[in-house]
Amino acid sequence: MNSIWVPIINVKAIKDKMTTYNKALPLKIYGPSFSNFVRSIMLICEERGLDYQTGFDCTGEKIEFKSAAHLALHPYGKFPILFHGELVLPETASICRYIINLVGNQSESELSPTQLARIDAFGAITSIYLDKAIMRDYILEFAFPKGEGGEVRLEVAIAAQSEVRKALQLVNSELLQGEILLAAKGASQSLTLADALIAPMLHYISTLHPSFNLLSDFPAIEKYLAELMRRESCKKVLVRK
Ligand SMILES: N[C@@H](CCC(=O)N[C@@H](CS)C(=O)NCC(=O)O)C(=O)O
Repeated sequence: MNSIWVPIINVKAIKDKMTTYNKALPLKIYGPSFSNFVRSIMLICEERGLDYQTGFDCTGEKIEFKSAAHLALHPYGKFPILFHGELVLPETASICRYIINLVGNQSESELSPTQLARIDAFGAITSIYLDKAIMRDYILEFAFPKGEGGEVRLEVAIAAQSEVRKALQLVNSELLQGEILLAAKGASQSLTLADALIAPMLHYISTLHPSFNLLSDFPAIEKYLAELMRRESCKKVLVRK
């Protein structure tokens, strides 16, 4: 055998071993399974056949939300946080990227650095700006109403709609360009980080009363969501709260 190949084969063997070792450790996701961000991580795990658990007990005892113990793990007291062996990792997009890298992704390995970077950039835009417009300022108004007697503040929801439309317009443009949201291309393609981040948000919009389900103005998004909901991972994770 040509000696040039020896180190390459050894490196591969070590990498394979590390992957197997890490995969044997449970993936514990701090946060409730109704959270859109927790759901993004669940989708990444489901698509790769990985076992995981969700909840507030990731260390053998419950970590109270916003407690000193929680703030020590996430400086802004947010969830999800991933526990994997020694690793404690906050921030959904980074957690998804870690899990994808851990297991290796046939579909993503075929993508160029430019395509991967664009997927990550769209993921960042989704988890920062689209999440605020869709989840924080719109869906949460229905999920946890703050009006008198626990009523939904309809005027607040209506006022939030222009930003939701702007967010959906962005998703629509990405779908028409057809490079980032790969699940739109059919069942054989694994969900990317970008798909996994946007899917729970779109699903939550689709569960609203028809007069608040703004997806009906965006047929390409409705088609994309229907494509997503054909997948076993989405059927399992994207359920009504
Ligand atoms: N940038 C964070 C945001 C996480 C986030 O906003 N999580 C929400 C739940 S889905 C949360 O912790 N909300 C509680 C709060 O803001 O106090 C990420 O991408 O993971």
